Amino acid sequence: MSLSKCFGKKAICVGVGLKSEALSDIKENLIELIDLATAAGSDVVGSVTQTLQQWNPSLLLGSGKVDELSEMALNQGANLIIIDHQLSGGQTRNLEKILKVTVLDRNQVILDIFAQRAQTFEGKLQVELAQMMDQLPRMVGAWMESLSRQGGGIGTRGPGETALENDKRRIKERIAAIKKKLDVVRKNRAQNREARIRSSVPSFALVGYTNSGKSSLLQRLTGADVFIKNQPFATLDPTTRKVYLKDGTMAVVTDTVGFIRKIPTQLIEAFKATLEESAQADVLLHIVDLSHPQKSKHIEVVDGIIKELGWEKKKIIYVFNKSDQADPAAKFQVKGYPRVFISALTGDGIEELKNLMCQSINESQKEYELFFSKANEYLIFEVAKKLKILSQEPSANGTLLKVMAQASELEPFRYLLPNGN
Ligand SMILES: Nc1nc2c(ncn2[C@@H]2O[C@H](COP(=O)(O)OP(=O)(O)OP(=O)(O)O)[C@@H](O)[C@H]2O)c(=O)[nH]1
Ligand SMILES: [Mg+2]
Repeated sequence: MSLSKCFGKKAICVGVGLKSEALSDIKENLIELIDLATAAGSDVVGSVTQTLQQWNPSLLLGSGKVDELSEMALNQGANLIIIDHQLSGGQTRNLEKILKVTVLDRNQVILDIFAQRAQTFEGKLQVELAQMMDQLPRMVGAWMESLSRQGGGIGTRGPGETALENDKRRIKERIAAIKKKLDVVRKNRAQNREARIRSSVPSFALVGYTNSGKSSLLQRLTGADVFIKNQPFATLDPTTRKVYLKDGTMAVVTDTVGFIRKIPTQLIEAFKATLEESAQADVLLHIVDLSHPQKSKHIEVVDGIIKELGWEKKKIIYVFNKSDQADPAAKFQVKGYPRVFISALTGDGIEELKNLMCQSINESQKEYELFFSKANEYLIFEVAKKLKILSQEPSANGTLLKVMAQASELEPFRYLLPNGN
């Protein structure tokens, strides 16, 4: 905890945007920033907003607003100021010089929460990687700035430059070392998944805005004992559990880290190993907090990240959660199909969700392996007429075929699955 830049601090949060943005959005973003700061362990003692014609290159904010903040920090005894927009290294240093307190941006607060929460070896490595990747461009900025202050240009070496270059090199080496370790984690996970694909267990991934109730739903569906809390980023590490659907159909459900608007790109990059677990799922359950005033914005943000991750071709079920505390009219204000309205808290709508999950299993295509003994090889021709063949591997005992199929299409050939299920 001692390494946290937010924990135990008295903070002022600053919402900021351009005149072209809606004021209501800037205010909603500020509310979210206050939640983030609180989740990082800060005591938020004040907040302000500013709308700008254009960004101020040296301070981001207007200089009048910075003076106002300086006075406010003094009056409130604040020792941390958090800005709801990415700051360059130079802007941070300039602001800190005037304000005389630590200045952080939104990304740094999110990374701070992640650093405090990371429990597992993998989680800690991923957070460290994200922090290093966040730090690197800030350092480059500092170096460029020191050059221009000395009136130097390309090819001029200023004092401090060598030290900075050494620091940069050390960070780059550390980044490479962490990536290597994470690769090992990734390979182990891939092996576990292979085993699951071979046994043809359908898989679902819970995705959605942070705090929408993903872990609560995992608990409701599977009885898993998981960490649930009314705050952003309660979950960092993925959890996969079995669920029994209709007629004893078994599936697995994976809960993972939540998304947020303006998610730091370094976090997505660093959490690739974690997200791969969801990337392999047959169907995504997109959980939305139906009671949230920003629900439509949340759907948009999550859909955007799904696209960025290349998952948009997957089958997606929209699960509108917290129906117990939502305005009845909220149901008519949301987009997204197929859909179901549930309450992970009361259990309302869970049966309907399970039915939709069953239906989606039957509709979604999956990769299966079929084994044909020498005596059965003549059947390959029959299979080829009905299913898409991905590969064919002949061996001494027979032929292994990889096919793409819906579960129902596979039914007549089920006895050819290597473990007979
Ligand atoms: N009223 C109500 N509250 C709910 C419901 N589902 C979840 N919650 C509450 O919403 C908060 C967040 O729930 P989580 O399950 O931790 O949400 P999450 O999506 O896993 O959040 P992160 O892991 O932080 O991204 C908790 O306080 C839950 O008790 C619901 O159906 N109704
Ligand atoms: Mg969670």
